Amino acid sequence: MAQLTYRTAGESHGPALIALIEGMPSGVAIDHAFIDSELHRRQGGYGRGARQRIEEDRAIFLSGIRQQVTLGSPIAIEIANADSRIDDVERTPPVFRPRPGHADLAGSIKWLTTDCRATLERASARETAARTAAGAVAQCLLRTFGIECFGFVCGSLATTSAVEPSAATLQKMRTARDASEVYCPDAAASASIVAAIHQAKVDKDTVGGMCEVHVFGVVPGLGSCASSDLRLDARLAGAVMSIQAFKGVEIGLGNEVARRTGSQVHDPILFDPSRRGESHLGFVRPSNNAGGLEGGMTNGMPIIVRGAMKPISTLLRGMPSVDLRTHESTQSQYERSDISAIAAASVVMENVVAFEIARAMCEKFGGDSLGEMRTNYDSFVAAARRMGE
Ligand code: EPS
Repeated sequence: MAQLTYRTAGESHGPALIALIEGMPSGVAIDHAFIDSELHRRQGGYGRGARQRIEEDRAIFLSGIRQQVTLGSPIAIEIANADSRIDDVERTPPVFRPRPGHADLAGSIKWLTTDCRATLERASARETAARTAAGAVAQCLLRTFGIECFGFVCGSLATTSAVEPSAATLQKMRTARDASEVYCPDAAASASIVAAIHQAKVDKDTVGGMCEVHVFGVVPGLGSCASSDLRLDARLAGAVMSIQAFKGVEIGLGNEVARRTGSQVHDPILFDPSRRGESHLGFVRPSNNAGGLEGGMTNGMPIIVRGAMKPISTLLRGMPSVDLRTHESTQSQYERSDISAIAAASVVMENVVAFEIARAMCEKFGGDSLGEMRTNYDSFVAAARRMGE
């Protein structure tokens, strides 16, 4: 049985993007409409560029499913690029003036070419469509275990959202988020982020922001403190940091832990036998500063991950740069782009987090089929509930 992994392939203006998932158990019902709706959400949000009016991203399953149910074989998903023109030099010209903040300069030196297009076609955040599809497939597995992932925008510039999602308010939160032009469930914060993006557009500038993902219904014991590479917090941080333009990741209280004493940080442990049926198995924590992870393992509380996205590096007014052919000072080259992709980033982040949780679920409870995995899961949870009896 292969480990649950995925890879993507595809250039921004190539014929298609591909996601290849391995290690998904057989028997998982694929909610195609949900996967396409995640792709649709990723295309949205205030501040997106003209590309999203050209594309209509949809997941085409090339392998790994039969009658909408996984077979246990590799799952290949294609997302066609309507704006495919990578070999058309007129419409997709070379880029010689690298954009500060983009992969342009580092990639051009790495691959020994003065044409940044050789790098930017793959570095482009268009690739996140394939990651979203892979993560949405992972969510189909997670939902069979009652695990729900909720990603949203929680801030930008001086604005911070005041809402705190919980399992009980999840549906209300989803409705509020989906009503927001920037996927922020706090209406006042949403309006101020929209205004900031509008101002950046006027200024020919760009805006980043903060995204947060909460995962509800995860039992304790996923991940491991036994080896550094098995720590789930590290893996979540790596997954989020790998999203284009992300520069910071926090779990739970995050950086704030350094500014508080132990008694102000650690979540007391209580036990309530009447709540044994919940994901924390009755080990109630009155606060969740740990963000659901202690020792690199889930502790049954909601997982909370935050990610900071930098502003898009393509500025209409340009930034100081050099021409790679002459080394002369110039302004960076403009390519059609977004003013802000923070809303889209929250969808991508939800789905990369979902994939890591699904991977950890498969590691602990995995089997070749969903039925086998379910048996392993049920027997573990029953044994954990009997502990101390
Ligand atoms: C993107 C599509 C791209 C960019 C954006 C993300 O389309 P195009 O380059 O054809 O306008 O809008 O890419 C970047 C932010 C980047 O850094 O390259 C998408 O579908 O998400």
